[in-house]
Amino acid sequence: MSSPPTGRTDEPVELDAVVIGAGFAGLYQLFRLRDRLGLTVMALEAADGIGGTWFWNRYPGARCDSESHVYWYTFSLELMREWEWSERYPGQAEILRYLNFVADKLALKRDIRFRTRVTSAHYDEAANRWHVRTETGETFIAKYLVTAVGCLSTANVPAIPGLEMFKGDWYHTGQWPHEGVDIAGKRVGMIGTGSTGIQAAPVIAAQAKHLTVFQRTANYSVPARNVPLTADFKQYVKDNAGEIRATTHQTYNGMGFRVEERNAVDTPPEERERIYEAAWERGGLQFRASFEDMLISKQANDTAADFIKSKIRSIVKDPKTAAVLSDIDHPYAAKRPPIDTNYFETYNRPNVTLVDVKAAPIRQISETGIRTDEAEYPVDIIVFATGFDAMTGPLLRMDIRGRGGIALKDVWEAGPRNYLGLQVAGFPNLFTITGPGSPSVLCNMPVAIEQHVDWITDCIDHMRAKGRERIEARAEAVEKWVTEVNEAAARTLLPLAKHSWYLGANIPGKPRVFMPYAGGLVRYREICHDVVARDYEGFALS
Ligand code: NA7
Repeated sequence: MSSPPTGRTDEPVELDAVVIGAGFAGLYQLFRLRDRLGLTVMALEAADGIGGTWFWNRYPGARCDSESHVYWYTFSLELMREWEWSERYPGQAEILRYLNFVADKLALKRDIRFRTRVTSAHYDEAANRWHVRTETGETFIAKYLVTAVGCLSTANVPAIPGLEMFKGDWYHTGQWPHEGVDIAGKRVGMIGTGSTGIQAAPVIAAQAKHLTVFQRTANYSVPARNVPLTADFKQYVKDNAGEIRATTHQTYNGMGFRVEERNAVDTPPEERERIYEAAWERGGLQFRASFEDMLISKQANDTAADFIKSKIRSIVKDPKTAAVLSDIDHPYAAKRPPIDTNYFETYNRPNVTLVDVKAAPIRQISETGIRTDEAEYPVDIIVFATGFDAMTGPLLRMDIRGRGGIALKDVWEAGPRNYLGLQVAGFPNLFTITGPGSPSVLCNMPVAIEQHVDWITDCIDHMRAKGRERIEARAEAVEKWVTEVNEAAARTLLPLAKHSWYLGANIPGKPRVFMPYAGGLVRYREICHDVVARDYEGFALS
């Protein structure tokens, strides 16, 4: 089939499929549907470039927490051998270069419509078509609609009274200006100590006159130990591309390391300490793979938590600051565990102050600073490292309506309800890549994305081969899957972190539901495979 027209037009554009988003997920989905199935497809992208998360998140220190040799597409060994990463963890700019390399190599950009934010997608039942409308006033009509909108793409700027009065500049880390921000000599106030704040603080502190960090929930962090990759390692990656791919498909969370088959509770304390010490020195997310029972047993988790808290107290020289940083209220890794480069060390700098806003909450932003219950902190720049309306946010900010005009926001009023994180009952031919209810954010994202894209592509291929026009999740299958997602979370310590975006707890008024599937990518992959083997069990095809 020929490529669809790409010029802007008032006439509706008819296609086989529309993909929303051109990040890791959208690019790969576009490629698969266009080049493997031969469909007419267009990806609609709000930004004026590809990259999704990596297009927007340009804050100081923005870097991936997955190691570079597993943070990429693995569908093509040729691509894996052709690209060379420069550091153990890829930085934002390098990831964006990588995605552009892939998009150019596969000639994807000609089928991406940039600066095109989707505002609504309505299903026309009689015609079995999705009508997708954009902020630019265009309409795209397609049989299949695939959302590739990312899990962390709706910035959360908390509604703190007075922000509009602030005379300085303020930025959310996820919408950082492309030209950068001149921080040198400025007093910066940064709110938030999640993965982002923990990455940004050391880099901002090195440039700013003063950095004041406003911490609500104290957080764990383990050193990343980022280093340039050696020529030997780069060669190793080229020589072992197939094996690296296979490993990421076999591990619980799509990482390149396996969880050790031993329990913290059965390991003698000195031996355990030695294991944690080695993991701390090696650095990275692998720390949480030190013991199998770490995310299952509170007693086991306490051993890791105590180890990290004692590290914080030994690094941070001021005992009061150390106490506030190590007063952590949740199990280790029950919230997304950050990794860092000199985060806790940053508090030893004379130009850095920590403010405990759990003890004295932020009340207001004034013309000149941030006011808590206890004091006012004058700042020139406010950095909101306050995260995202995760997982459901990017979907619900579009007006998506299925059969009979039913709105997704109503169906999900009490939390996301879908089947396999892939399809919502009442919304035929709509697929949600790494939607809530799938392993997604608990994994190395590109691996989770590839699995979903391959599944969706195979599904559409199957429908075409069988002459089926519609696929839709059955209500009973949704019911069972929601239970399965809840039970999988309940088998872990994950729900114990009460202030976690996994639970939607960071957004006032958002339902508290544990959103990602915690049963692991291997198990999830098997479930998806079995569903297909049983002739798309749980789906109605017509
Ligand atoms: P996170 O992990 O959601 O962190 C946001 C931080 O901002 C966290 O410390 C929040 O405290 C804090 N926050 C949010 N709202 C407020 C208000 N109103 N007052 C004070 N502090 C606030 O977002 P990140 O961007 O760091 O990371 C997101 C993911 O991106 C990350 O996990 C990786 O997967 C990549 P809280 O904990 O809610 O008390």
